[in-house]
Amino acid sequence: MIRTRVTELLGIEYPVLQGGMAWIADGRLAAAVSEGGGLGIIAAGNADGEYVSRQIGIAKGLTGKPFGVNIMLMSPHADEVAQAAAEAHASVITTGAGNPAKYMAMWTAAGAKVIPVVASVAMARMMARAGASAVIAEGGESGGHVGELTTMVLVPLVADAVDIPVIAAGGIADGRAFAASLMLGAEGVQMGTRFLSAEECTISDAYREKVLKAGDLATMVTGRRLGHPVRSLRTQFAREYAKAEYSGMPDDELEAMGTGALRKAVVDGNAEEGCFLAGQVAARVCRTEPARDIVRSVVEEAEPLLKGASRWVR
Ligand code: TUI
Repeated sequence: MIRTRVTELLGIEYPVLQGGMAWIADGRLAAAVSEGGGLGIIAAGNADGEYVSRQIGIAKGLTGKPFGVNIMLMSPHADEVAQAAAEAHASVITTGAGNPAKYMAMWTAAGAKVIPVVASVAMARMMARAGASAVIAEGGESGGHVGELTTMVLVPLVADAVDIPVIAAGGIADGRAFAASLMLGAEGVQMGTRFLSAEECTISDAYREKVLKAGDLATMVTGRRLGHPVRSLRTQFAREYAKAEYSGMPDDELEAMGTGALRKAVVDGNAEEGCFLAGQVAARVCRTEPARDIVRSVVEEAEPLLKGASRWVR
């Protein structure tokens, strides 16, 4: 058993959060992770308030355990979804891809524990001052929108900069990385890519296959030119997008090329036009299994590693 301030704060058995993956992390996946003893998270992505309220209803019908809602701050519906999460009394709200300061008072007044994803020390400090209950320090190994720093560098810097608990994310998919995260100063982890292989995850068969087959160099980052770097699997679409970025294609055409690409990957499994977001750690995700087994095995693998670490010390 591993107990930290994160298990205490969230009232969960294992300090393992499921990342808020747009189009993927629905009420069903979130409920399965929470039922397994971790914290499931419903992703709002670019969806509207009604979608999020419906997914919260689905999760509540499947589990009595706590779960969270992730608000993607670049979404055109961010204001509406922020309101919907407060009205539904989500017990935990995580955020990504921006600064949630303007929503913090509303969320904390609604009783939510707010846990922003941060990619820098300055942002972590700002969130701690604004009343965050914890922060998720996400390194650029992660899938989706990425910051500059790696998990190895970011987590200890953030852990030393704030007094609230730190949750490590980016590059974590097994017990070794979970144990290492605790050594870096984190008190929990968030995993996205590993949960792509959960039985309860409803991505297209093609998406699942690509993740299970991914090797060490299977991902790449595109989108730097428009200021939103994103890590995804190196598919035909990702290569063509990268080529277009350096071709002098006008910004609006480049933007249009990416529109709808996530849906095409998740729902249609379309490798020609779909953007298959995944972290570098896809290389270590090799089989489909129930979400509860993922949560438990990561923590159970870490326990002997942490206990055995004393063998190095003379
Ligand atoms: O947000 C993520 N990952 C995401 S968001 C996303 S949405 C999308 N969908 C389709 C195509 C492209 C994007 C996909 N994946 N992770 C959390 C995260 N947040 N990583 C980095 C950050 C971050 C970056 C800057 C957080 C705060 C921040 O601060 C900016 C500021 O305003 O100071």
